[in-house]
Amino acid sequence: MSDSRHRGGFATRAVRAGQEPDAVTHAHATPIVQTSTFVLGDLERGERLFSGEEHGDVYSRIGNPTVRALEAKLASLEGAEGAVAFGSGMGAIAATFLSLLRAGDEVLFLGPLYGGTRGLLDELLPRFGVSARRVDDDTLEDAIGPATRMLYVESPTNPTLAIHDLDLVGMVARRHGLLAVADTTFATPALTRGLEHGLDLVIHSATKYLSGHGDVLAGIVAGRTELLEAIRMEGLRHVGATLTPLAAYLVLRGMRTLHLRMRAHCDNARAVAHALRAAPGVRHVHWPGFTDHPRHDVAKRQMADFGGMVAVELDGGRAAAAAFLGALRLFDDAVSLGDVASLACHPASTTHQLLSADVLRQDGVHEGLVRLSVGVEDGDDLVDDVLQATAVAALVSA
Ligand code: 3LM
Repeated sequence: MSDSRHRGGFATRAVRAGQEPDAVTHAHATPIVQTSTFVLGDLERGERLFSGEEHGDVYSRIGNPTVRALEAKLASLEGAEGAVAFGSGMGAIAATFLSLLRAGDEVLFLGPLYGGTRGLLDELLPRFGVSARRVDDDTLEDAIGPATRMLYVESPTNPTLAIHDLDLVGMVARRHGLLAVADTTFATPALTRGLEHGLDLVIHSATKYLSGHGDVLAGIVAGRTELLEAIRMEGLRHVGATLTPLAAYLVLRGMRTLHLRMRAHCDNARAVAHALRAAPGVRHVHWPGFTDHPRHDVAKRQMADFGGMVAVELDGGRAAAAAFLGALRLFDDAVSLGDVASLACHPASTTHQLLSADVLRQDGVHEGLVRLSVGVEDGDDLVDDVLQATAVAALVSA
């Protein structure tokens, strides 16, 4: 790859990194190399490729040129040595845990976490001798024990947009020789680059903002080569949550406009958050851009802007949430996020349904909470829509 495509500002790399005209066909767009296997040539070369003595593709579960282009682009945007792509965000998260942890290890996580990740840590990994414990930012360092191997965090968190101090997590991990891993799906590298804050690995559900158009499932891990090699050769090769070439192409195409989309998502979320805060029947609006958000100062330091997600807690609990969701016209009632089209969901009954009542209470996932993934439609239209929906919801709680 020519150097010029690795250099330059974020927008230049979003458009260019990882994408070269094809050497064989001269195609300008990155080819979708839709093949399961690659011809090895002869027995000797096959053996060298399989032993790693020679680099080259052998089988698309482990590596594929289209997938590699996506990995190169994300690595460039995160300022990482490399990246490994997966068939979903959960595939990336599970592969990271399975590759880097072993029986007896403990993960300390700064809650809250996405329901799927929490399920993996609370229920699946303990069956294989890996334990997980939730800790607070303030007491993180004191909580470290002899078995602690990894610190894990999301920022901003799903769904209530809590912010964790990534510099602190990176510093504590370094001081104790631990791995520091963050899921920065809600921020994307356009807003936060975790490796610059001293983390070892960052993980994304590329299903969300990275692809940006709600038409593909994908995940990706970026960081140091040594860790990524373990993740590729164990978590990817042996578990097989592989990204397909067509899906990789869709993520790659989406990422070319990441910087433009994030700007619009952030601007619209800002307008929606302010409008909701002043609306009747609204108990609380979660958005890290408010100066009275508990970690607004940290968000300002580690985010270029405050993201496209807003969570609104309505007076009137579940009935008000149902009325609000039913009244929205531009926000589609669907889980997932980061789509150019606005989405709204009720986390307590969907994304976070499997969590215990105690965890939901601790995480502030109340029955009246609705999560908004604010899209890139006209901001005024979105504000009008949430205001008319809060008026409907307020009738329920009146
Ligand atoms: C959701 N979230 O609607 P995939 N990390 C974070 C996430 O939010 C998610 C994942 C990882 C949602 C998906 S819920 C049924 C739909 C912060 C996913 C997992 O495996 O690509 O879905 O990523 O909150």
